[in-house]
Amino acid sequence: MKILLNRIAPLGLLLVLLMPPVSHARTTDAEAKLANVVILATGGTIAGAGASAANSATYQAAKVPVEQLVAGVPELKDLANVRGEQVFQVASESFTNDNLLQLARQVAKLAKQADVDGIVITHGTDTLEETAYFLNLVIHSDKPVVLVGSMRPGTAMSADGMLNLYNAVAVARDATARGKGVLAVMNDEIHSGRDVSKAVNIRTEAFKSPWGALGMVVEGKSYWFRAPLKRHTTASEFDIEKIDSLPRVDIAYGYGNLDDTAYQAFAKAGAKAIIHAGTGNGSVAAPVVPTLKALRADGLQIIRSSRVNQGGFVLRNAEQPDDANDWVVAHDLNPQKARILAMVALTGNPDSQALQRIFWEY
Ligand code: DAS
Repeated sequence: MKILLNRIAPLGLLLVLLMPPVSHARTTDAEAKLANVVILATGGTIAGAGASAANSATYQAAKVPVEQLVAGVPELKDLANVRGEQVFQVASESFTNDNLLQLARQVAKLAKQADVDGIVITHGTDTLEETAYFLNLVIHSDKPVVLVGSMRPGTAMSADGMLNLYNAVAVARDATARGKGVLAVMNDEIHSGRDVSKAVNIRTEAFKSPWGALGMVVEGKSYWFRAPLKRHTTASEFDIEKIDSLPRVDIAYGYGNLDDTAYQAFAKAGAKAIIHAGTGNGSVAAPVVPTLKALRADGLQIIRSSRVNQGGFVLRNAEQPDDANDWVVAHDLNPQKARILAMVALTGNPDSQALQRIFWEY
């Protein structure tokens, strides 16, 4: 055996030396025709790693670098010319307003570049819906911006990250995805960044939109069934290039035996608005009403959302006299989405009538 190897090795070496050099310097015609997609990596489970293939829910998020994510799906190069940038490496439950601002500025800068046709953002699933909505409000470009995550780490059996990433690049490189606002691609579905939220905490079919997905992506092709009607991206009055910081907005959850402790604490901490995640149709427990009226009189905006959120919306002046109290309703936005819109809206210092208009339109 050893003699055989000794004879083959020099021949193999000779063959390698005789092979024509594969040049990566020149763009092939095929590459020239492919769209250019940039993958901005921020962390999350899609970059996670577990101790064994059986660990589909027990793992460490935000471990794998973007180069490894891209290398793990070689088929991406059949879809687009892809390059990766590591923006953060964090679990998304720890995202801060500064993370949102930094990421949005990087997206806006890339979207202006003629050599960028689409952007994919790999992101933790916990707050993916918040980042997606924020970008939907402040990025002035109609180029596809697609958020993607995974519910299982790449080390797990039946990991979902590879196909989710492939699908996200397939949508981001697709001209039919232009002008549809910021999107989220998970589990073969294409969702509006405005509508989508994480509805299940450990299944791959985790992301839902109360009014339905916009479409599906199958074997690299996007199939559309709806388009967003609410204002977004190029139709938005908000622009990341005009936003230096975001005001503090907090969420207080409604439940039985409620008192005003949380609302008072948030006001003391400097909140400019409080999202009331009310029971039912955004109801406010009687002991809390006087405090919310007083906080409104002190200049805080009070925005009624609901802890119930799958296909309904908070009706103005139904459970509470919003006109008389000068309060705002979040319409169909869940509390975490309402917080994002309130933060962005308050950068323009609107009165409550203007703020309510913004909640109707976005
Ligand atoms: N901790 C979660 C996050 O980073 C992991 C995930 O599901 O992506 O959002």
